[in-house]
Amino acid sequence: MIGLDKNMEKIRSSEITPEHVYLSRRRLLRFGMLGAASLGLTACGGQIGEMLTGTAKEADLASDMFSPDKRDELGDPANSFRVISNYNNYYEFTLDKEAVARLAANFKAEPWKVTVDGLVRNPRTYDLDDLRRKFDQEERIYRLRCVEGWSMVIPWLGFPLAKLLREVEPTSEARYVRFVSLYDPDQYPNQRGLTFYPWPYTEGLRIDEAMHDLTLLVTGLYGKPLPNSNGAPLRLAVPWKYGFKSIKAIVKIELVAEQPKTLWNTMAPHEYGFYSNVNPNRPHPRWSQATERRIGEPGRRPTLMFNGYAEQVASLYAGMDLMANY
Ligand SMILES: Nc1nc2c(c(=O)[nH]1)N[C@H]1C(S)=C(S)[C@@H](COP(=O)(O)O)O[C@H]1N2
Ligand SMILES: [Mo]
Repeated sequence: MIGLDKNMEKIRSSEITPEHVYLSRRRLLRFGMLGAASLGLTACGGQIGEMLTGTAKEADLASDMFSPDKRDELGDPANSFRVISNYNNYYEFTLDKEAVARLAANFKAEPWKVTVDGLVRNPRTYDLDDLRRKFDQEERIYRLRCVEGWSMVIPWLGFPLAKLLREVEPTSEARYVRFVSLYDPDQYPNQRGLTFYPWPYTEGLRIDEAMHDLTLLVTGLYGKPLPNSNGAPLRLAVPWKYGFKSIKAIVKIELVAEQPKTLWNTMAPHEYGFYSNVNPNRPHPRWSQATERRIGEPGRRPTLMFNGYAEQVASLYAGMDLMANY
């Protein structure tokens, strides 16, 4: 295909098929979607290939999959630009992770405006250059752990969301932050095709989570503007939560009083909670979360509580039952 899978270990079928949402046969019928196996929506599918076996090719693989000159604070190398921008979840385009880059190639990421409003004293609309000029862009090397069980290390470029929120001055009633992705069926085939998804993609954070220094508004990676496949021109990175909280192509940030609805929580509330903190002790209803596959690495590695950021974020959840509040 795009050559990535030539060297990348084959993707396990469990990551191709169950995906984020399991649609029952009845539901598929209701939406006239039987035959949707081709869309990757069924819970069990064909064998898409085996895991890379042995380590004979590890040296060759590594240079292609990793950039060892950039490492996270645990010492693990960042994945290569090519891997990061060619293996993506971006359901507005496709459910096929290796097809996103091609389908997103002509996405119009500029001009772009993002509105920050709701329970704030200074509602504002920014264009991307405003944001780049106003806020120093810093590199943050974060782990991204998808709820499906794979992970990467990504050198993001961006700035803390807290800086933007301070500028608009949330009122004392603001308790949550709601994020909205672009709605544009002319550019996003699945906003027409997958009509039972509650588009646009939405996400949310509690305001103290949003104000946490780790929570990054991302404008780039590897020091370059964000590739379309990674959510250009503006996306979130919340590294201690499952990847789906890190919403792409943000057009609106709204301060609200009540816990906002989110796309995944609306689609499958028993599977995707509002918090969705990475937690190896709490299995997804359809698979374990105890381990993960680092893209480019053979085998699996243990998943860390809060994705390895417990020291920084555990206090946000003091006294909260993390099994009940998932
Ligand atoms: N708008 C939008 N944001 C999204 C998604 C999506 O489908 N649409 N997928 C999420 C999921 S499931 C993951 S794992 C990450 C993937 O980010 P990446 O492709 O940059 O690795 O983006 C998240 N943000
Ligand atoms: Mo994900």
